[in-house]
Amino acid sequence: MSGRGALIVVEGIDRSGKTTQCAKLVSALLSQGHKVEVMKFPDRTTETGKMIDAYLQRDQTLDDHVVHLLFSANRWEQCSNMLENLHKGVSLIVDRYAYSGAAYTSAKQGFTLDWCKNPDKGLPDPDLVLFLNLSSKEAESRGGYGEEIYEKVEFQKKVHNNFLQLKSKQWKVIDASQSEENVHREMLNNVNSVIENVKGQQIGKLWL
Ligand code: Z5A
Repeated sequence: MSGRGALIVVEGIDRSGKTTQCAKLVSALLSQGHKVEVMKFPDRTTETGKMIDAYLQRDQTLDDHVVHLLFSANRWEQCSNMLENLHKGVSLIVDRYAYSGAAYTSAKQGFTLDWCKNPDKGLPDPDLVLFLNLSSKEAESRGGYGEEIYEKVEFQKKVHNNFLQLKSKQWKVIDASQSEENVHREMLNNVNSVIENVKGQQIGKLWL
């Protein structure tokens, strides 16, 4: 039966393996004959994405509220494109989404999770969120952190706790300390059943 595509989000702290696993998922799904595309947030190619990139690389100082709203705007820029693809039957594998937005900003002083969720309310609601669960210590051991602004163990620990507060019924928590292949197998099993199940379902609105 043809039908809409599934919106699959992959989340986790830095170095949890999101980009590696998104690539593996896409190639496995393509070889199974599915229509699938990968997306990544932030999308650093757009105007908002360029500002975000300059901020993350410490080339530009921005107020934390502004940064948060830029990350959200960067997702809204893709909203109609995402809906169009989903309606055409293309499944989307999305590397970070609004959960990263809320988890990272609310790890900063003076921000509540509730405030941080607001600008993303109404975006397409994921059918499945695969949370790659890894402690900040284990993540750091994967080659250490680079130069970007959030790449510090203490900060990533807070982000990890915030992610766990965002868990909802669409979430599957995957043990990301397993081998790449085992993580992949577990993710693919979950994705395959969701792609089949959502075909006749409407696309929901996030956090509404
Ligand atoms: N951010 C935000 O604040 N608000 C928002 O709304 C959004 C994002 C969307 C940039 O994100 C920053 O923006 C990020 C969050 C913030 N901040 N920080 N810090 P990004 O997605 O562009 O970050 P990235 O640097 O491109 O990706 P990443 O998170 O660091 O990595 P990853 O994609 O999770 O992992 P990976 O690149 O696939 O793998 C990392 C290493 O681990 C690599 O050497 C792999 O070979 C290795 N690896 C992967 N899997 C395994 C397993 N299973 N075992 C052992 N080693 C492994």
